[in-house]
Amino acid sequence: MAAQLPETDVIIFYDIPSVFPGKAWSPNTWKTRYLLNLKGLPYRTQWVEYPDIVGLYKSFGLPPAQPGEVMAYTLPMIYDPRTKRAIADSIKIAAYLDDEYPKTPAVSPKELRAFQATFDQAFMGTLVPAIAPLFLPRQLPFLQPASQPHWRRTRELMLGCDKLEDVCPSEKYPMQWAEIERAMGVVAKWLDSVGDGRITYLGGDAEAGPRFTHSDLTIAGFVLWMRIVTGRESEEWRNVEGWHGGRWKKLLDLLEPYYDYSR
Ligand SMILES: N[C@@H](CCC(=O)N[C@@H](CS)C(=O)NCC(=O)O)C(=O)O
Repeated sequence: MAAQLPETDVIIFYDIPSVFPGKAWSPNTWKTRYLLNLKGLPYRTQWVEYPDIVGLYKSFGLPPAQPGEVMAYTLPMIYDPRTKRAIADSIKIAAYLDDEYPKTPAVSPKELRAFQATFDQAFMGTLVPAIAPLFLPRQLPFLQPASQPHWRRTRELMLGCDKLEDVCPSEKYPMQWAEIERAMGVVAKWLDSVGDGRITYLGGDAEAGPRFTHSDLTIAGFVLWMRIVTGRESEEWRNVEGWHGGRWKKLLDLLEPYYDYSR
């Protein structure tokens, strides 16, 4: 797939489409979508199906985002026509945009970068084993047909199962939700260790508003995914809203001004 170079200074944001309204759904790409909205940078989305991600990397001469056969080539990615650079991986994109656009709100100041890399690993290690069995199968029918075989093959490998649909039948939902709640409780404790009721890592105040870091956007991406898959009006989502003093709903509420998927 040939990379499309734009004539103007509009950043191209590569995202994976779904059949949900507005198409955007991925917890990983939402980190960058939130960020572009937060920074107020001009961008437009280019939708890429899973089987086409590898070709996109090759068209820019980018190495795989991570080693291994599964999930080596991942989105989000951006192409910045001003610097003629393509950057993949949300944590690198956050650092790049902070460095290149210093007048926009920073989410990855240099003194936080090592912490954020550590957080990413701790967060994924805590949440993924809990969320994957329930949400990977449920995402499948909401992907476009072009991406479904890739999702099935890679996620069945990831979960070590013969058939994605057999991993978590509905009678197991309550048990798996309890696992997710427990995992998010671990994350809540990290934030609660400050003892001032903060919703984001750097807190914020009434005057300046909340301060967001890449870590907050990472948590928000996954909470948002739960809301998108279950549905805003669902009983499942209502339950999540009540977890841990309502902090996950509060986080999405703080980010509501940046919940824009129109571009
Ligand atoms: N740490 C990475 C994770 C990116 C990631 O896992 N992206 C998924 C989208 S949800 C992907 O592109 N997977 C490629 C595949 O499944 O082949 C980031 O935040 O950029």
